[in-house]
Parts: sequence; structure tokens; C-alpha cells
Amino acid sequence: QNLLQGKTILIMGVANERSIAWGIAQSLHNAGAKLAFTYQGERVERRIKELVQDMPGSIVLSCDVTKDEEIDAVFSTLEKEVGTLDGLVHSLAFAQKEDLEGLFVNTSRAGYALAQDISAYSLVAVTQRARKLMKDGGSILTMTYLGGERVVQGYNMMGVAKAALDSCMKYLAADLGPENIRVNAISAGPIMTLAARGVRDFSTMLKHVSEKAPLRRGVTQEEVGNTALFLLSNLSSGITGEIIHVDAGYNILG
Ligand code: 0WD
Repeated sequence: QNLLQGKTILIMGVANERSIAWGIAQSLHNAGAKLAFTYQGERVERRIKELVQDMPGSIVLSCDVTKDEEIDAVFSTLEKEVGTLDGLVHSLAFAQKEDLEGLFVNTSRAGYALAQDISAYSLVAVTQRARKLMKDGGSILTMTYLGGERVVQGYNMMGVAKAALDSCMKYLAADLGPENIRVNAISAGPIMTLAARGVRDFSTMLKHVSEKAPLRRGVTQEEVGNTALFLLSNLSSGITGEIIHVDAGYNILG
């Protein structure tokens, strides 16, 4: 199964081996893709460099998505080193802890702006640059969550940022369709990662979802990875502007 043989894909947002982006990386690697990674912060650098040792030839670059000059540097390095990009995985988000607790009504202006900047605008910023390297068309994937479609207790500011992200994804899909660049999102069910630990009562949420979801269980990084493989490959060539729920069916419940 070499669905991505000869394709180069940039993955943004691996923090450690539990990251959803790492599950995606494994699926794409197994399908023959050449991968590049960006990470944020020195804390993550060592970990990610260890992880990618099993993926020879991978490129690893630092990038804080709040900084245009860092994003520019990533894409100019990629232009020099690989020339053409076929895919991009955007799997990152951030909100201050205090904006994920209590009442949403108390969200500060600064907290709102920061969460929107890192979690939603960053997709626009990276797509803007990636587009220029997607000379043969391409596929862009972002990670969203049900809390952007409806109120999920405790998700607060991140829910509002995901609503914006979903909308950015659709407008980008409309803009870039004529260039044969597709833009889609996976709405994953809860998975225990570093970012998830910031959400209050996450374990309770995980348990609730596993009990109620039609499949009566949660989802794995690998299941998200396999759907990402589908969206990045030509198997999904007719799909753009779509949100695919990989959540054991939870979202259909009233
Ligand atoms: O249940 C879950 N885990 C779900 C996650 C369900 C549905 C969706 N998602 C989404 C998240 O909202 C996010 O968009 O999936 C994406 C990936 O999340 P993850 O795999 O759960 O989280 P994690 O492994 O922590 O990776 C997110 C990373 C950050 O890690 P930490 O925890 O150190 O903040 O996003 C990165 C960072 O590495 N990140 C940034 N990258 C570049 N620039 C920035 C930044 N400014 N801020 C955070």
C-alpha cells in the first residue's frame, strides 16, 4: 500500500509520541510519504528528533506559528530542500488554561486573541505559504473538534476557536479549489494527549463519550492517522471543504 509514494508532506504539531500529529505521521510514513516536521519550543526539539530517527530523510524545523518570520523561514527552507509540497497537516492549537475553565463569558480580550491566532489564523498563515509550493495541486488537513459546532462543557474558548478554524478551512477550500488544492478537517473524538490534559475533566469526557458513542468506545491515534492518509491521498480527490468526524459516531447523538 504505497498511496503516498513520491509525495512530500509537512506535518505541524508533533509535541510527543501521543500527539495526534504523530499518529498521522506514522500512517503517512507507512504509505511511502517523505515527511517534514515543525515543532514548537526547545522542550519538544529533543523528543521529536528522537521520534523521527525511524523515518530517515525527514526534515525537522522549528516554528512558532504566531511569528510570520518563522513561518516564512520554514517554507523557504522547504522550497530549497524539497521544491514541491504535496500535503500539509496542521495539528496544533492553544488556549490559556483560565480560558478553558469556568464560564466562557469571562474570557479576556488577550486570551481570545491568542487562542484565535494560534488555533485558527495559523491555518490561513501556513496555507498562504504552502500554496506556492503545491505546484501539482495538494491536500491540506486541519484538526478540529465537535466543541466548535456545539457547546461542549469545559471547551469554552477552544470551541469558539474551532468554529473559526472550521470556517477558515471552508473559505480556503473555496479559494484554492481552482488550483487543485483541497482543504479538509478531521473532527476527532477525545484522545488523551498533552493538549487534552489542559481541558478540565477531560477523563470524564473521555469516559462519557466511550460509553455513549454508537461504537461504544473512543478512537485511537491510528484511526485518525488512517483517515488522514485517505484525505492526503488521491482516494479522496473529490472531497474538499469537508469535516470528517472520526469519533466512533458520537456527533450524531442529540
Ligand atoms: O482529544 C484530542 N486530543 C483532540 C484534539 C480532539 C479533537 C481535536 N484535537 C486537535 C487539537 O485541538 C489540535 O488542534 O488536534 C490538534 C492536535 O492536538 P493534540 O495532538 O491533542 O495535542 P498535542 O500533542 O499537545 O499537540 C498540540 C501542539 C502543542 O503541544 P503543547 O501541548 O506543547 O502546547 O500544538 C503546538 C504544540 O507543539 N503548538 C504550537 N505550534 C506552533 N506554534 C503553538 C505555536 N504557537 N502552540 C501550540
